[in-house]
Amino acid sequence: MSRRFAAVDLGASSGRVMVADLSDGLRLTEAHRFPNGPVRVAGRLHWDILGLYREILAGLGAAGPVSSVGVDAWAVDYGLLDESGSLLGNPVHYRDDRTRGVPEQVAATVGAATLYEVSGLQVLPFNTIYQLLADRLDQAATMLLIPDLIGYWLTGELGAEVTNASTTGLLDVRTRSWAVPLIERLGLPPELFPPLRQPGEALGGLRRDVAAEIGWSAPVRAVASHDTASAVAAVPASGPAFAYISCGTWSLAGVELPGPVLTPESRAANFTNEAGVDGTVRYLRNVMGLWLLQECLRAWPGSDLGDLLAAAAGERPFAAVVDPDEPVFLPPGDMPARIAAECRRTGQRPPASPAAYVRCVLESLALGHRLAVRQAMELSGREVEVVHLVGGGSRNELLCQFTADACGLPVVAGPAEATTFGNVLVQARAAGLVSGVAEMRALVASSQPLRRYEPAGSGDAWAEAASRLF
Ligand code: LFR
Repeated sequence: MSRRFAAVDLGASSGRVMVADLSDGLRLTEAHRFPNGPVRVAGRLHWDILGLYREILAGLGAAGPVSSVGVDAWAVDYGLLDESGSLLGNPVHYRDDRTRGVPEQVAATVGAATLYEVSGLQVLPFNTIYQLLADRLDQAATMLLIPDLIGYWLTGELGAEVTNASTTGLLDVRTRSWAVPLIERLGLPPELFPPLRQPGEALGGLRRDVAAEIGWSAPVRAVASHDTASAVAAVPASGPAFAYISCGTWSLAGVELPGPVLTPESRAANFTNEAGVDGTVRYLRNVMGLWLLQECLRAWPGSDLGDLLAAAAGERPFAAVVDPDEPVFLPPGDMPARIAAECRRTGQRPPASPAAYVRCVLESLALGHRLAVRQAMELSGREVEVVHLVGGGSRNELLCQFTADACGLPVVAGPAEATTFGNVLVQARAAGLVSGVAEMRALVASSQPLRRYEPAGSGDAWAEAASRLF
């Protein structure tokens, strides 16, 4: 058996097909990278799902034969199939505003406390539960989350991988099965939801036509198909006393627990209990993440991120900070203008230059990290000695140092490719090459460069800035 595994990862700005080789340590190569921008059609934001599928096939062709293939993507979004298994329309992107008002309606009919009691999920306007209620389901026979949809096209097998299913708002957090009474109460058809599968389970072999097109065949395996669940599985921690921040377009900040926290305080803090591998709970909250910076850069064509970060380091500290989780920042659009408006609304002078905006974004994000990490510790009772910051944000030295300073804890940064490592290592475990999550993490820690940031200063300035926001 070969020790090569392919990971398909659909991220916010790009999709990739990566190959990991475990014959000598853990080596990752990129077989193919392609853009994954949303497409606005008649005012609605969509996935370009067929274009992505074509690129995935091209990527698998370029990857060459592997032992197995796993697919992950961001959470909550889905495609609907009709009775014959054909896709009904283009999946809608979660940053579309079609769910406006729906969370409030659901809270009014079912009750916010009941919802949390059942699913343990934070309320985000784009959760699948709200999207489905805003959708047209009359022709729909099956709902497939995006990695499950790709898996279906590759193999012909229907199913719902559990870590991603846990982000729908329709999975029972205690039993980890579909919450049928809640589904029925909402008037959704329970048949829409296919059987659940666990990370590591084989879906089946590639369809014959797919194998013919890419030139080889292999089984497709369910991985922790929620990208954040894969990233958390690959956090290079050595014991339980850690918090993590999976930092990319979003910052997912929290702790790993053996069971859910469903207290009223946890609900009030909007903490989520999403499913991790091996029955663990990813107890975390979404912080708006590098989206704030990415959207600023989109508004400044021709700007250079390296130059901006260097200049931001010299800007005056805490000149202006915003709550990164203001809902106004969620949709795509002119981010500097929205940050400026938020500064004015809160009685601060807006940043005067791109470098000052970058400083404001990074300090605001670090304050968001501080709040989420502290609340995760308090609400769960978990002791934390170190914060592991993984994902693309681990390359941002200023953000890592700010996060260490703001949290008053050491930050270990890396790997940037945590999601891909989690994806391939779950496959390697299923193939018997790795024993369990502890060994997966040890392998990442020993094979990848990590950087440690010690907290500097007393933290008073961060505490003062936090008190301005939260
Ligand atoms: C990160 C992520 C988050 C989820 C958000 C939307 O990529 O998967 O975990 O809340 O995207 O799906």
